[in-house]
Amino acid sequence: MTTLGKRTGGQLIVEALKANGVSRVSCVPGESYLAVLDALYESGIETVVCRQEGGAAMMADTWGRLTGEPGICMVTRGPGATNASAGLHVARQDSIPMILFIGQVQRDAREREAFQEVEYRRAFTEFAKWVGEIDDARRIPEFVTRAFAVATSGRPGPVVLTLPEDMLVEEVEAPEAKAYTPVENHPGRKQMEKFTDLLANAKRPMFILGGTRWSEAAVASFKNFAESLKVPVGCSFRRQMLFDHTSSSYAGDVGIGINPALSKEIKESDLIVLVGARMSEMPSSGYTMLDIPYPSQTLVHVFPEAEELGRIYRPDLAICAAPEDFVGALAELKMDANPAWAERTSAMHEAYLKWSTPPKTGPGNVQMGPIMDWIEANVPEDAIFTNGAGNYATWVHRFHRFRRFNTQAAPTSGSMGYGLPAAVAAKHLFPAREVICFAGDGCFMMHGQEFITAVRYGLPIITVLVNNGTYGTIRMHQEREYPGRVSATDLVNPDFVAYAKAFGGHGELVEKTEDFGPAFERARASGKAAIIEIKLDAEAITPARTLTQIRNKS
Ligand SMILES: Cc1ncc(C[n+]2csc(CCOP(=O)(O)OP(=O)(O)O)c2C)c(N)n1
Repeated sequence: MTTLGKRTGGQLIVEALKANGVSRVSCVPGESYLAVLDALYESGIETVVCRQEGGAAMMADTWGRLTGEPGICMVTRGPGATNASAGLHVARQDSIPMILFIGQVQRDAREREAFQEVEYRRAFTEFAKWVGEIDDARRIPEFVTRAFAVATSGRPGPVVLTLPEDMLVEEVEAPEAKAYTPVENHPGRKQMEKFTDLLANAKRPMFILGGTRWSEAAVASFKNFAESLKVPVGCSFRRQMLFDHTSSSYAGDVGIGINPALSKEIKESDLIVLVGARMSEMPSSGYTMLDIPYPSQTLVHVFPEAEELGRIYRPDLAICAAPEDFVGALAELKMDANPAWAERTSAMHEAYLKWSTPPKTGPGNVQMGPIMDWIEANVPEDAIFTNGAGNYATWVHRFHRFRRFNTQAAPTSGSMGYGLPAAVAAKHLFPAREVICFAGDGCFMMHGQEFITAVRYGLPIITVLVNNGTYGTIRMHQEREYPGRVSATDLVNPDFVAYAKAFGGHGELVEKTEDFGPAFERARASGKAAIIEIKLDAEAITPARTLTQIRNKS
């Protein structure tokens, strides 16, 4: 066994992180893991200090999401951990590799409900792929390297490691940590033969992409495949960046408020190929798109974890492979396009183009349609868009034409407050790229404190804050179910321009559509983290229907 000599538990944690290639962690400090904080001092690992653990965990999620390597977050016990659970849940539902380290009470105080004590193996099992507690500092390299392997293998997800305070100050000799070994999973030859056969015999095939374990090369290679065979491709909810929307094969977003023409085509397909997607509640329009458990279409399901294959939908062909490994095998496929596919695919792309053309009008003085047109014309195609949850997000999802891999960070769990910490994390990773956070007035205030983190680290993100004075999504459902009875959905807001300035950022107010472009240019030129507050009439609740129309069912 090679050891580095006597080390504290805190030092061993940091050495194991370095051995696994970590260069950055997010955290909110706590007295429960001072020994790790001390080991981070002069370690060369950048420590991003956040203002609330939910935001810190969401930043780690974004790093995991945009790199494929686990994002690392450190928080204190009890209240720190429960705050961080918001980000843990996002990573779980989105299959994102992430490791959350939580300080824990000292070993001899456990199970007494000591100060801020939680037994995380009981509390977080449903939130994480694995929850481990490191009892013996000698086993730190084993636990940490395993955490990397678990977080990234099969269906990726978050891992929680808890660190008893007294274990972290113990001085021990432990094995030198080594980097984890990534686990690939490729489709078999027979499976690819069957796949070829099913595709060759399909008259109305449809590909739906989703999930994680994609790469820039895999996305490019899949685009070549789809365009050369002229098959239609949709992207699952909040996974639009997996396929170039300007490609002649792009059929649209399989998400909330799906284009009815696309939904019809999916239902009438004779072959569905899900690549990395789970086709869960949102993309399946509330589990109505494919029959459960036996879809009427022939189903090929490609997913990196065996347990998911056949869990909801019985596939005719189950391929246990990561999307990038499956796409690698597709590149070897020798087959010709069926001429019947081309016409349908091009009609589907035409329908998508029409569906994704923003409306020019709407209630109030500000029109989101022309604002989206401005963004499309003026924002580079590698710009990264982030958002949380709210009706405002529809404008991005439906009208922004995603072109490239890694230009989107958005939670399929519909977690409000995700967009701002995600933008901070994305800008950290890609300082040269424009990062635009879309938020509602409700969504922004859930993690609005992380605006100071953007300012502190000199990260000039641009937040487009769509302020309609209401928790709009819920108001919309409320008007539909309980017309005219507005309960708990209206909001009183701060002056967001003053908020931006008070935090040391740049603020702009948009009260007329034509103010948006110049405001965006000034925000860009400021070189600071910026908030552009758009005052949107609450009536403009969806691109197609007003609140009044929803209330009156007209
Ligand atoms: C953390 C969290 N809390 C509550 C909800 C329920 N929820 C979904 S959308 C929404 C309102 C969002 O309001 P806002 O950000 O102002 O956007 P708008 O819908 O008005 O455009 C709420 C409360 C949620 N998805 N996530």
